[in-house]
Amino acid sequence: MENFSEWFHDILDKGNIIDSRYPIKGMSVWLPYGFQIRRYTLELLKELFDRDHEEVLFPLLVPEDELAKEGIHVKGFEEEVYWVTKGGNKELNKKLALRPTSETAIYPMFSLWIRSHIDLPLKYYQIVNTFRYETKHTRPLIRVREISTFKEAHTAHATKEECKKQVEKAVELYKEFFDYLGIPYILSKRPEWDKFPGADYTMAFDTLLPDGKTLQIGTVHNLDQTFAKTFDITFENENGEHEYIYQSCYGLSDRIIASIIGIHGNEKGLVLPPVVSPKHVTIIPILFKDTREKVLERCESIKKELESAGIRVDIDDRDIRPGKKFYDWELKGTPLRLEIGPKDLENNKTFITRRDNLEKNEYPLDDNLIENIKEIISQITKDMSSKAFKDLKDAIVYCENIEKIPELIKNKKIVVFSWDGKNSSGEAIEEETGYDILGIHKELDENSNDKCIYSGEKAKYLALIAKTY
Ligand code: PR8
Repeated sequence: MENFSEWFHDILDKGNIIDSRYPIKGMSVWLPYGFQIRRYTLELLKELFDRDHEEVLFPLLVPEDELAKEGIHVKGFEEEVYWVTKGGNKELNKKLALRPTSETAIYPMFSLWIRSHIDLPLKYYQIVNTFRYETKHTRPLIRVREISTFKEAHTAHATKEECKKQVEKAVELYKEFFDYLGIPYILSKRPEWDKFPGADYTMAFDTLLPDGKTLQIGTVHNLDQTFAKTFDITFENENGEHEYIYQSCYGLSDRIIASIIGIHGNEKGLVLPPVVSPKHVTIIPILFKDTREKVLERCESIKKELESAGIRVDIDDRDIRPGKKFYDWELKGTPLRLEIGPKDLENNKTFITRRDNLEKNEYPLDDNLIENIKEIISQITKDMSSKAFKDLKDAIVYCENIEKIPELIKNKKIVVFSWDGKNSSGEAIEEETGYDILGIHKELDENSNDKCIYSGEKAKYLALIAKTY
């Protein structure tokens, strides 16, 4: 793909995903096909969350005094907040913020709800829209001003250890989610200057888009007791003493769908991971006048059979050439295409084509069809994921010479380097190379002889640097 940005805009339009011509910058309209992908993506995430989280829904507006309470947090967001200042013609006494994220909406309520250790742990999530007045160049689904699928989880714990464990559990949960979607990721601990405002530390997932730029697709924050102290969230422990709770929060956005589209798609169009594809199978009947009814009838019965096994099926019986139907099926990225014509009925067989690698094979139209299709679908999920992970792994290179970093990054690489962990060296490395440090990828062993790429002093970490969105 030569020009990713152009391809991406084009596919959003041709694929009926979103229309970004809405007359407010950074805000788009979800179109029917995109909406279905969105729906299945959210369903998958909900299934994972619902194992041990509960879903809630908070109001969109946050009163100014609550938003302003946590100093570091509000400082981090002050330039991104949209304000509601009027009700009709009347100035409001208290300005109301459109949530840029919901800590300051949720935590005052936590302080009312959490009383005793038996109320803990508490794990809530909500899927809402949030608003951020982004000043960097906006891009549909990637950097938006209305995040229309903000999936945010907020947890509360009695101990520091338990909270830390929750951060690890959330990381595992996100890994599982990305694996279903075949989205490859690299995990790092964000540097001090890039952590979530108010967090003790931030773990972040980045993926790589075909243009060689990394995209932060999810973050897990350990908030420790910072917000608990600000919002006075305490509980009575088993000894009857009052203690502040420990908190974590984690979030994903519309970038998930941007990654699904950007990472798997190709010149022919979308390639959707089966779990979120509106249809798993498109049946294309090959129609001739005298056999038309018979073929359509058989297609219908196959459709019913597959549907009863939970497979999502569409029959494309439009009165157009099969070639045009193939083209549309490829554009839409449905994982499988089944061709059924009069000859196939005679021979009791069908050709099945995979969208991900365009492999075409003949299968019998017998009792094994459902099992065969299920197996191909699960193979597609695995193959899409391993291909995408391979592309990411191939892009990661180790470098010992700071002067070589810009060239490597220009060649679409993510660079691993040794770092002493000091903010001053980190900032100097960013300055000198012109690129952003993603974060700490690994802690180095005590006995390692690695030297910091900038200071030449003993290195503490292997860190990542790349061109970022
Ligand atoms: C939190 N609070 O808010 P976070 N467009 C698209 N995606 C975005 C944008 C944007 N303008 N800004 C951020 N994201 C915490 C955790 C509740 C939940 C995506 O965390 O500010 C990024 O992928 O890090 C980011 O990792 C995620 O939203 C969560 O936002």
